[in-house]
Parts: sequence; C-alpha cells; structure tokens
Amino acid sequence: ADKHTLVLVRHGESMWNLENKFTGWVDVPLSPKGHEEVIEAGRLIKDAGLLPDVAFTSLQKRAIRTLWHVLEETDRMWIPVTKAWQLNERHYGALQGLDKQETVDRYGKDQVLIWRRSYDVPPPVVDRSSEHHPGNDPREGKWTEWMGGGGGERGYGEDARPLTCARATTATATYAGFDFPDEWTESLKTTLERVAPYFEENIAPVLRSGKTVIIAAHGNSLRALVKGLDGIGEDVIAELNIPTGTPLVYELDDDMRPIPQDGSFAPLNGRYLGDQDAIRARIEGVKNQTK
Ligand code: DG2
Repeated sequence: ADKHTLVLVRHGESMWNLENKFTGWVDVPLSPKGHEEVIEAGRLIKDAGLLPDVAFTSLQKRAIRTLWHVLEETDRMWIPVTKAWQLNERHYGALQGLDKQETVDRYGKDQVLIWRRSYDVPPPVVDRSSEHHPGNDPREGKWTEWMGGGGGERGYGEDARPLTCARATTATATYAGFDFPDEWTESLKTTLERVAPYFEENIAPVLRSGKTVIIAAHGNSLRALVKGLDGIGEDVIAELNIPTGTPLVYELDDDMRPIPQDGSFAPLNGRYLGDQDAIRARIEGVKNQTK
C-alpha cells in the first residue's frame, strides 16, 4: 500500500496568543515572533524534503499568513490553496476576547481548564446580539430576514423570499454561506464534527491521489483532527497541547491511518520537525496560559 504525507502546522504566535486572550473566530494577525516561527517552520519543511502539492487553511489570517510563509520558504506559492471555515479555530463562545489569566482569577483554574480542554463541555454561548456571533462576523457573517409564512412555515434556499413586510419574525445567520443557530459556541467534540467530515470529504481524496498535503490551522481545530487520525481517547486528548508554528508530519496509509513514527510525542503518531526540546517548551507554554 502507498503511504501519503500530510503536514500539519498550527499558526505561529498570534497577537492574542501573545496578549493571552481567548481568540476563537476573532481574526487576529500573527505577532512579530509568530512570523519568525513560521518562516522557520517553512525552512524545516523544505529541509525535510517535504514539498507540499496542495494546501488547506482556515478563513483566519493567522493561519493563512502562516501558510503563505511556508509556501514562500518552500518555493511552492503556486500550488492550489483551499480556505475553509471548517478548519477555523474552535469558536470560544463568550470567552472570545477575554484575558485567559483574568478568566482563571474570576472562574477558577478548574473551570477554565474544563472550558479549554474538556472534550464535550462547551464554553458559554454567544447569542445573536454578540459581536462574536458568526452572523455578525464583519467578513463572512450575514443575517437574512424572511417573511413569516402561514402556520409558521418559512422558506429556505430557493423557496425563501427576502423580507417584504412587517410580519417577518425570523432571521437566519450565515457565516461563509453556512447556517448557524441563534446561540453559538463549540466544544472540541462539535469542532471535530465539522473538521473530521471536511477532512474525509475534501482532503483524504487528495492524499489518496498521491499528493503531499499541508494544512495550516489552529490549536483546537488541529487537536480535533489528530484526535480522529490517531484515535486518541477523550481523557487523553485533554492533556494534548499543540505548539505554535511547528510542523507535524504524518505518514498515512490508504485508510488514512497513521503509520507510527518515533513515538516521542505519543499519543501522536506524527513527528514534529525541529529542535525537540524547544518544541516541548512551546507545548508547556500553551499549557501554562492558564496556570
Ligand atoms: C487559541 C487556542 O487558538 O487557545 O482560540 O485562544 O490556535 O487559533 O491561537 P489559536 C484561542 P487554547 O485552547 O489553547 O486556550
């Protein structure tokens, strides 16, 4: 059977990683150090002889910029790039924009750890009045009001008609063309429920066709992805932190099962490129954002 190469990279340090704020879907740029980290990540990928043929990233500039740096360093700026909201960071609900340490001071370390790392407990929701609701996203969010029909019916898609009278009571939020409910937040579990199908439908076929794929994404969208790939249990994934700006290389079989490598970052079957001690320090840094 063939083996397929998948390179994952979490974006470099963002301005809000630096300022220690919950970010989620807020579109913050890389910090100066973040740019340096991912230029180095690109060099490591190049030195390992891993030339990406196809790239995927989120709709968020910290991941997109990371990808650009990697493609520039590997001289692969010409390859096809797909941007998908399904690779966005986990939406952090009402925590978005809050200082991580202040949140610990207010709610306690244990509660914040549950919000950050439990598998299926989501952070508090945002509702449609919040600037953080997907429908209010300044770039991709949109609310559409629909005329109320008899008996409470309402049309969607082709049948839907825009508001033409005062009887309308219903508004649907979309983000990147997808519908979102009035209250929104994501646990790692619900993040996985959008990341895993996206991978299966859009990325796995590219890998199976023999192409080397790179995904530039986020701490929690990548935790969701590797939970699926490596078959990591719900308790074990709570302990797993993904460092910024560090390439993580998988060799996958035709069934998209990882071929185990050196095991030094178990339960991950992939291998991190770069100075292994420095990577461990970066992982600790992520963990210690809420001491
Ligand atoms: C971080 C992850 O996402 O935070 O949303 O604050 O990878 O886009 O910087 P990223 C955020 P933690 O879950 O590690 O607190």
